[in-house]
Amino acid sequence: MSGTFQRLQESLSAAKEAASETFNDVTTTNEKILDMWPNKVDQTKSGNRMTTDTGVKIQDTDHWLRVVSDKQEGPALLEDQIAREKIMRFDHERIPERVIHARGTGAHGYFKLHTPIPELSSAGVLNDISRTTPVFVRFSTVLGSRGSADTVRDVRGFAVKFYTDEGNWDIVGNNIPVFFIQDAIKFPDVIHAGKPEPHNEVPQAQSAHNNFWDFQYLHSEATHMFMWTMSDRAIPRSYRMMQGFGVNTYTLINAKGGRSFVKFVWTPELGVHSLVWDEALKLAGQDPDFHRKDLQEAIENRAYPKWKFGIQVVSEADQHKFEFDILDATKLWPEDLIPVQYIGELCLNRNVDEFFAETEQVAFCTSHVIPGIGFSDDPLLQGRNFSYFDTQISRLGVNWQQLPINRPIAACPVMNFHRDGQLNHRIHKGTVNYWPNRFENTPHARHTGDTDAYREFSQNVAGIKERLNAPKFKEHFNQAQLFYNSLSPVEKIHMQAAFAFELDHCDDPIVYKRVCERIAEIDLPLAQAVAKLVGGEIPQKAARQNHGRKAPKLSQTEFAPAAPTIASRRIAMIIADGFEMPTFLAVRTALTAEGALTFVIAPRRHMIKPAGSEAGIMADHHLEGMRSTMFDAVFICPGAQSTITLRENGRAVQWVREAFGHLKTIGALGDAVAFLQEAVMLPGVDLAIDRSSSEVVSSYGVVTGWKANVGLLRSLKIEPSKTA
Ligand code: HDD
Repeated sequence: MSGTFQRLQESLSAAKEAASETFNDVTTTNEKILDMWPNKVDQTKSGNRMTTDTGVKIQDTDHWLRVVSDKQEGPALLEDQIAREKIMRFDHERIPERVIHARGTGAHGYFKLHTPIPELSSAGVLNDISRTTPVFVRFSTVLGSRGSADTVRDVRGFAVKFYTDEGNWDIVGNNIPVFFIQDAIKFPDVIHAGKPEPHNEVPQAQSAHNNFWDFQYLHSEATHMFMWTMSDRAIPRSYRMMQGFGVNTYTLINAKGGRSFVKFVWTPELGVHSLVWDEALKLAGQDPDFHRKDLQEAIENRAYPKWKFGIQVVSEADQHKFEFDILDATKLWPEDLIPVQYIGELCLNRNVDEFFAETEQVAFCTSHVIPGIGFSDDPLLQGRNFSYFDTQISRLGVNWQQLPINRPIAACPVMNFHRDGQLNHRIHKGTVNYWPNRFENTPHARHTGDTDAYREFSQNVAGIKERLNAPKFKEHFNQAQLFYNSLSPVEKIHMQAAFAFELDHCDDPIVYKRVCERIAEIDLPLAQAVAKLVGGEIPQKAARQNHGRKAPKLSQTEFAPAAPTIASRRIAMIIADGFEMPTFLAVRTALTAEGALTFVIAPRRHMIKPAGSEAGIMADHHLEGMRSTMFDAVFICPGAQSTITLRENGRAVQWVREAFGHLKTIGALGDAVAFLQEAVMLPGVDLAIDRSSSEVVSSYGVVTGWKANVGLLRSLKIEPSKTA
């Protein structure tokens, strides 16, 4: 008895210790992290002892128990329960990967409200500005398997789980505000068409194939969405630099029971940025984990990514006032018609401790809402509400909500009569497991008087039961055109190249010909340019008139950060033996002071000696190992001898040339300018520098000067969007 009591005391003090545990050097008050603490296993406190799953200490885990004679191996014995347990556990390590969005990464953080909305919703998380609500966010790609590359052209998932004091609330969104289909019953079709083809399981994580585009043509409702997936939004620079959208129409319900329609938006503080396609393709091979590492690296370096949380609200009275149906997920709500009100902030500030237990086992459901938030009759959302709950059972088992990452925080303990099933971890005390029962002190589901219980909106429903959608769902092209018209000229060129790439990978002429015809319904010159490259008839006339309208905030160039920053950007500093140490140090100090992450790249990963000194700088990587694709900007350090070495190094030349081709900011000083000039072969641009001046010149994103000065460093700031 006293031993048990002592153990209880120990676990209590461990929990208290957890409360002051430092995570990323920040003392955590995150209630979700504290909630999960008792489940954490600190391997450093194992006392160097390994045990079986039943807690028995193991003496040898490297040799299977066997019969041995002096010189000869003998048969292995099945009686070795230590070996059997180890192998058996390994055999069962895998669970089914998510049927879509299998590839992803996640992080913990918090949500903070700054503008309460009591007139719209009674949800505590949307009213109490003193709260800091813990969140877990998982970003993902849609089509690829769990081991596929991060930088493929695809929609990105943006799923947020709020652990509120009233229970868990999930916004399971994407980085694109619309969807391919209007009705959830089409979901298996659109996903089958996009996933690898059934006969050969090719291609992996790509929409560039016959079946995907066949489906897109045959479903004109998908046109708006495929315009987005062919835009730069589908190749983000980072998860930290993309918007998130709840996509579906939800409802907000206030304390009086009044209802409004709502869409949720996340807008990143760092602005919206993309890779260029060639860079994305190369990164997929050179660093398939590029996005996952980027997020982890930023959090480790305390460059915590932040998003503004916005709502777009339509009153009940205005539901039918728009030319589109506000319940149609293939339509967005243009901001000039329905402005976004930003009311809070999301911040990610803690990496997971174990990927599987947290990121892989986290389970989101659109049906997870809390009092004050409800659904709408959006037919896609209604189907999603069924699908997510269902899929978690096959992925994680019926008790998936008990898993540490999925259970609600202590402020809202789970109390009900759901029981049993595989891997139930809860031990209920009491003699009854049904409701109603003869006891007063068991969980009650009261029907009246509860103001904090979940209450559905009392909706008046009338109609005829039919397999049909409302009339406005039939219009499919207006917003596809609105989106295209709203893009910048550079974004339009990128889209043209994206279509040309994708359709070139379709070898069935009927597929690429039809898609070109479809594009002609949106924009004739775009269709002509694509058809000229991919083959088939070149459309001669627009299938329908362009309405010429544009909407704000559809082009990502409109999301420049309020304060441009190089914080958390990766900057390669190229040096070779004989480099100028004072310049190197001055530039590195200035970049680091602004929060950039600098990496020294040299012909070899050894000590690189500066001019006139033996004490050198250790290179972080060599030019073959890390390519320019993995950095945001490049600085080439001056030095007479180092410049000669770099000029003669083909990889160095290609490195800088490629960085220039990918529109990266490149800086060079002193004699390194000559190397840069040769490498980028910029016709007509004179990078010649005035040696008497400390000014820098900047053209085409290339910044050069004779001496290091503040102007150069400022110029190195990354532009909001690549525009060349
Ligand atoms: Fe979905 C996963 C986003 C339509 C069925 N979906 C999933 C994830 C995201 C989205 C971000 C990954 C969650 C995670 O990180 O674990 N899905 C969307 C959006 C949609 C959408 C923004 C359109 C508005 N989804 C959609 C429909 C259905 C599904 C119409 C089914 C009828 N989605 C699923 C799923 C997944 C899923 C099969 C796979 C893994 C999971 O749920 O947990 O149930």
